[in-house]
This record gives sequence, structure tokens and C-alpha cells, in this order.
Amino acid sequence: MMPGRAEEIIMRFTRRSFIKATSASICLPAIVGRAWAAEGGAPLPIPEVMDLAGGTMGELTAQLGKSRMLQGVETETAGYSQAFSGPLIRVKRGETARLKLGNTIAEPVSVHWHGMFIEGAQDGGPHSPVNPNEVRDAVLDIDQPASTLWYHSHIMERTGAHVWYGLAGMLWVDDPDAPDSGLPNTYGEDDIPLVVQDRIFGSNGAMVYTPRGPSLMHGYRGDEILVNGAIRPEASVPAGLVRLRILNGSNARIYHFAFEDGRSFAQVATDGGLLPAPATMTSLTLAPAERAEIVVDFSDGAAVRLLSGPDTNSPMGGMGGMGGMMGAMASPQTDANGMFEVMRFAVNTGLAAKVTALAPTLAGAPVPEFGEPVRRRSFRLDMMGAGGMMSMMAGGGGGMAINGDSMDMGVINVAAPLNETEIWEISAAQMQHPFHVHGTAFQVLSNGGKPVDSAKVGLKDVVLVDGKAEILIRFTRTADAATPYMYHCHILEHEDAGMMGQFTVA
Ligand SMILES: [Cu+2]
Repeated sequence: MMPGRAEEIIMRFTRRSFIKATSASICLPAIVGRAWAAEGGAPLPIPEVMDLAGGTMGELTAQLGKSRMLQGVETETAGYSQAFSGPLIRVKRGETARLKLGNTIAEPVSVHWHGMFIEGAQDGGPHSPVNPNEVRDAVLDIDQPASTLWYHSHIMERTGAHVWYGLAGMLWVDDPDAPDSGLPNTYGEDDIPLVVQDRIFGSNGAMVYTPRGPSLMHGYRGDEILVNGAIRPEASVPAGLVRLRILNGSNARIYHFAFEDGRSFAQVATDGGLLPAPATMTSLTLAPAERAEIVVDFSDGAAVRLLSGPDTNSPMGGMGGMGGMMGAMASPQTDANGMFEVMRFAVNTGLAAKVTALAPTLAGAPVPEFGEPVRRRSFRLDMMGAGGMMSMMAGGGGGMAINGDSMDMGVINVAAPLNETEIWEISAAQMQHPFHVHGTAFQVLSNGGKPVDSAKVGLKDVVLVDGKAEILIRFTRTADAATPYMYHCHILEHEDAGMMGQFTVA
């Protein structure tokens, strides 16, 4: 990453905020410190649905806007056809979804369909920018299991800034021919999208994004938690089973979710769709870009808070390391148990509890059919490439790399044959990295030196690599050299600093 690049992006996104802040400080010299408060408890925003079923043409236009996230000040944000984030897009398996992609922002953006099995030409990666005032067609042939996916901008060296300011939203694939899983499915009532993101707000209420040195190495993390664009909001739920479709839409933060009262819940789906059977647990770790669907029982009528443990993932070892010492790592305030609030749930007896029991197995869960692998590839995620850690400490971009090579738009790193099963071995020495592969879903064979039970983990498109992970992978769509697929770390600051490679499928 070029030194100074991040600052340029920020200037473009927040120029108006800077001007406003400057004039405010001239007019109101008595104001010291924050001009705002971050109060939780506002109603959870439920994203508007853009249903593309039946050939309805959709439209997503990247734009800047102003959002009321904080009390006392507006925040300049970016979104797709709205001020922050984007609509919840629903598409149906067996159909072709069509959208017009526009851009009114003064720099190229893109719309990457994260988790979708579509050819490279429609994947929306760095080779498919929507330039300012340009319109691009997206034609998405939907053929994959019902699943909770998302979309976000994916421009070379700018993905972190774009997602931070708001260019990301959820996408749900529905499968009308799948047998009924019996899961709650009333949108916004007992089937609720939760996009969890951390942010830093400056004293003027503007979002602050300045990854450099330790905050680039760790990945850029914030001290305020947004869910669907609202600070620690409150969801109103029926006194029954409620399905929460959680996306970790944060740039770098790993969450360790648990309910305040220790109640158990059932995970029913992962990145690639339903699990074969509900998996009961009391805590859930979700790395950036991972999704989980959980079913929570609210029939006791009690209000409860969803919490998270702190993110200790660090190239310096635990305890915040040098990042903490240098004051560059923002983190929410934790309670006596070391947990922080994500959001709240209040039971509304006026809402009908439509589902009160879970089936022991989930009808319609995808059955992975990979067959025997024919080759093995290795990917080493490296934070110590050209420039190295000292360069990053000094505020430079350093050279993050995979197998020693930083991402180069002109280099195809891997040519993968179509419809051949491979084992990919991903290793990460300094810290854990969420490794994402475009265009398909994979099965995790092992992680951290231990075999993984795929029935409990399901089909994935992101794996949080703990030392070393092995995945079973196959590509069923093509990608040519003009619009190749990407594999990369989904800590977006690592991706933007070069921890990404590109591959063709033919
Ligand atoms: Cu990484």
C-alpha cells in the first residue's frame, strides 16, 4: 500500500465533515471534547428488502449520505441507495437476478457478491469497478443452497475504507424447492438480520479510519458497536423461537458472542447454508465476513443482552501487546466479566410466537459432495513481506503477502481447473487470519492441528486460520484472467496491504 493512500481516501470521504468541524470550532470555542453521545437502546433498524424474485430489476447506487448514529450530531457515511449500508437483497435459487449498479461517489467502487457461486465476470471484485457516474449491469444466475450472504465494495487498496464508511449490505438466497426446515421465517419479526460492525467516531462525530502501524497490523477496530447501523440497539422479539442471521461485517474485529444470562442457543446455519442438525452452544466466535444463523428461545419473556468478549487476536501475542501501549487499538469498554454489549432484546407479547420448537435435523441442509481431492496447494499468509513489520510500525503500509507475493492486479497467482477437488493448506504464523475464497464454498478438514467436524461447521467461504487450516475446495464456475477470482485475508487492512492473490478457473 502506498504511504498516504489511506489519508487520501479519508479526505475524499469526509471533506465536508472537516469543513463543518472547522467552522463549528470557530463559532463555538466553548465546546471541549466530544460534541456527541453514543447511547444504545434505540429500536433495531430492520433493513428494507429489495426482492429480486421473478425477474424484478434491482438498483444499487453507491452514494454519500448523512446518518443519525450518535446523539447530537450527524455522521457522514456511504451506502448503496441509502445513507449507510444497503437494502437486504433477496434472490431465489433457479432464477437470474438482475441489477443496475450505479455510483455517485467521486471514486470507483464495486459490488462483490460475497459467498455467491457466480462466474468471475459477475463476481464484482477489483477488476470490475463501477466508475463515478457509470452504470454497470449485474446478471446473477442463482444456483446454490439457501444461505445468508452479503455484498460489499472490493476495490484494490480501498476495500477497508469503503466497507468502514458503509458500502456493505446483506443478501439472502432463498431456495423455493428445498424442503421446509421448520425454522422461523417471518422477516423482521422472528427472522432477523444482524449486521455487526465496530466503528471509531471522532470528536466531531465523523467516522475515523486511519489504519497505520499497529492498527494496520492488528486490523482496524473500533470502540463503538453498530448493529444494522445503530449503536447497541434493542430488538423487539416474540416470546418464542427467533432466528438471528448474524454477519460479522467488521473490518477486523473477531467477536465471541454470548448472552448475558448464559442462555444456550442453537446454531442452524453457517456461511454456505444450513447445518445438518442444530448445534447447541452458549458462545459463538465469528471472524470478519463470517455468518452464522442462530435460533434463540425467548419464551421466558425476559429481556436479555447480547454481549461479546474482547478480540485478543494480535501479532504481538495477547494482552493487546504493543498496539495497546501505543494507544492505536480502540476497543469497547468491558464489564467486570470482560464482556461488552453488542445489543439488547426485549420480548413483546403483542408479537405472535410462530415457532416454538426446533426439529432435531434440518431438512434442506446442503450435502457436500467433493469426492477425492486430486491435488494440494499451500498458501502462507505473511505479515513480514517486503517492508516488513518495522515499516508498518513506522506507519508505512509494509508488504503483507501470500506465499511471499503482495497482491498485484497484473499477476495471476493460481490457475485452478474447473470441477476438480483440491486440498488447500493455509498457514498463518503471526496471528489468526480469516481466509476467504471467492466463487465457491468449501469444507474445513482441519484447523489448529485438529480435525474439524464438518457437520458442526458446515459449508464455509471464510475460515479463521489458527496456525494451519486445510480445506477441501472445488470450483464449479469459471473465471478468466480479465476478471479472476480472489483469495485473501478478510481483515480488510491486511487485504488492502497486499494479503490477497488472484486465480482463474477454466
Ligand atoms: Cu489477515
